[in-house]
Amino acid sequence: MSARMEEWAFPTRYDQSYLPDPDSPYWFPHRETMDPEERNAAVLVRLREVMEYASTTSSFYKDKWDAAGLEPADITSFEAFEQVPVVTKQEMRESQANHPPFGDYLCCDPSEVHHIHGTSGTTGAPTAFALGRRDWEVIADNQARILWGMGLRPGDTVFVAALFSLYLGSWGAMTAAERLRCRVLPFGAGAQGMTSRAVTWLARLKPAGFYATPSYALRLAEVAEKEKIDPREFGLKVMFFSGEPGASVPTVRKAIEDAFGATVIDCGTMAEMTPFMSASATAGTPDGMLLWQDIVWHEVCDPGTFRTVPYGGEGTPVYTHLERTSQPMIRLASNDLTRWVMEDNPCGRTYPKLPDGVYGRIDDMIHIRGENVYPTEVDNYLRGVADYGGEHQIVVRRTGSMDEMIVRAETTLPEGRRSEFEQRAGSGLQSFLGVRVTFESVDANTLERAEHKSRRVVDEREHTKR
Ligand code: 8LQ
Repeated sequence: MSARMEEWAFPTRYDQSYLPDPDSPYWFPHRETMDPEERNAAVLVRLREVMEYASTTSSFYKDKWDAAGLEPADITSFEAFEQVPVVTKQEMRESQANHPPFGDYLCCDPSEVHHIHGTSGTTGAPTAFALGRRDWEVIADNQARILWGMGLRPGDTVFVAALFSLYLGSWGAMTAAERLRCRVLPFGAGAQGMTSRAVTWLARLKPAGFYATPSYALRLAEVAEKEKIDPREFGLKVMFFSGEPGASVPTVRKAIEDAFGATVIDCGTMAEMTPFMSASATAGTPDGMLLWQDIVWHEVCDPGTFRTVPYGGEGTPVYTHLERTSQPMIRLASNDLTRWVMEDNPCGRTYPKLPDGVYGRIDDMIHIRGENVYPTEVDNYLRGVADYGGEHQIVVRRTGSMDEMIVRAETTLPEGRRSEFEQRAGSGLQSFLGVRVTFESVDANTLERAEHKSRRVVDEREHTKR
């Protein structure tokens, strides 16, 4: 399509020796700053190409689109593309049960599969992610490009402090940093005593970059403080986070910035969508997340119709790979919630933006007495309250015919001053949420801290049990 779009081709193969001009804030200056209409025109052609590829290599897509009465050649406009039925996680589970192990949406030869990752399988059967050898290189290239946008450079040390097992986040961050010619420390997380060792290594190595979940960064700061080490001494410049809301929750973001003195970057879509950093902030536009539309096509849709909502509107992200050939996702429904805008970005990139990040999953929204409460709102409020102890839990239960929301928050105050805290934080939270809340306090450092993604909501109501 546009000859000037750097290395734009399908199937994609990037020049593995390429590095941008060291003074450029952009990896691909043209692709990142071009007229969005011109980019969209190229993307539309690519969507047809990806769909043609998927319908000839997988019965999953062929059958799905036959049933909907459409074929790739019909996709001559984005309106037509919005008619393409979404892919759900349930469909992928069924496909893998019927066509083990990777499902009939594996579009490449099984011998091309280079990495296998998967869901943790804590709820329901696990799903396997098969990543092709060439896809892995393309993923590395794309995410190196995004790390460059965050301000990381060749020779920087990047500390990866998230689980190294099935979780794709850590591996995706590692391969990206390697492609960027950084020095990677694949430290991991989750083993006994590991956080305290992370403090030692961070203090010794003073890396420029750090990747984890936001909850884990807060836990790390607490452990460092306990060991009388100021996390600012780590000298981190860029901390990038994915996996859960947090880096775009204002008070959480500020707590991380204040503790470490680094730039906080939010990124991440879904593991299936790796290169999952295709939604990411940049050094010049550090708030929210930009949608790098020439890597993955991101739509924000009405959760009922899966048609896009206008810019300014709220909806659920739907994702389409533009470069994957192993298990390309074409209109994957995320079940998350966000809002998108199109405005001039200070970094000069002409991508749409999620100004508040991804707020959370539709399933995790608490419906209580006709109101909707996002768990991230509780987090956002409590972290701004004086004497908050750093962790909390939300219990939703049915008492008689009424739903009740109990928030149990840690406080640093001694027993004798608890009631003042409960009164102040409890009534403040209630008016912030617009919902009646039973508020209790507990001692600091008594509630469980997350090693990975936090789970703060306990819903005891029968009808919402999954
Ligand atoms: N999720 C992931 N990133 C998020 C973010 N930045 N803000 C809010 N919610 C986010 C491997 C990457 O970390 C992506 C990942 O976590 O993939 P998973 O494990 O498949 O989980 C995906 C879900 O994590 C998303 O649907 C969001 O709910 C959340």
